[in-house]
Amino acid sequence: MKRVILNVAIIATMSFVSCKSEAKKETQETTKTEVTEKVAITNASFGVRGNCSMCKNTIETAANGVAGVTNANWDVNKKKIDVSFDASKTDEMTIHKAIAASGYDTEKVSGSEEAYKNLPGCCKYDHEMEMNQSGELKAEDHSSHNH
Ligand SMILES: [Cu+2]
Repeated sequence: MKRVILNVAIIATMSFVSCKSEAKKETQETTKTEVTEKVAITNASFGVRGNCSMCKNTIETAANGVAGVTNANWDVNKKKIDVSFDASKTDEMTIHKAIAASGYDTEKVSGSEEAYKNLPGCCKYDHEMEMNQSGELKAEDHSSHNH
């Protein structure tokens, strides 16, 4: 009985030690990444009109197609995109223009009419749509178009 308890204690100690060292390693790596991002990466958010997950794909592909963009995430409910980019390679206006070229209105640049005409029917968003919404109108949004 005593031996069993001892074994459990040894196993517990070993796993504690290995967890501890792994945790330490992760912390160091995370810190390194954060420092790199602080130096080089700029984050921006702005309104972009669109309807659905296909719009999301088109908008994000357009933003990611700009050299220097490291991350793009468009929120279908908020009608808003979060982008991260290397400010030494590009700027926010270039991303606005790239998204507009794909057919989508941004806060600063109207979407290309030619590209808009070629969008699938479900993606032909309302040009009067409010951008930068709170994101709490999901149910209403769905009733306004057919999937
Ligand atoms: Cu769409």
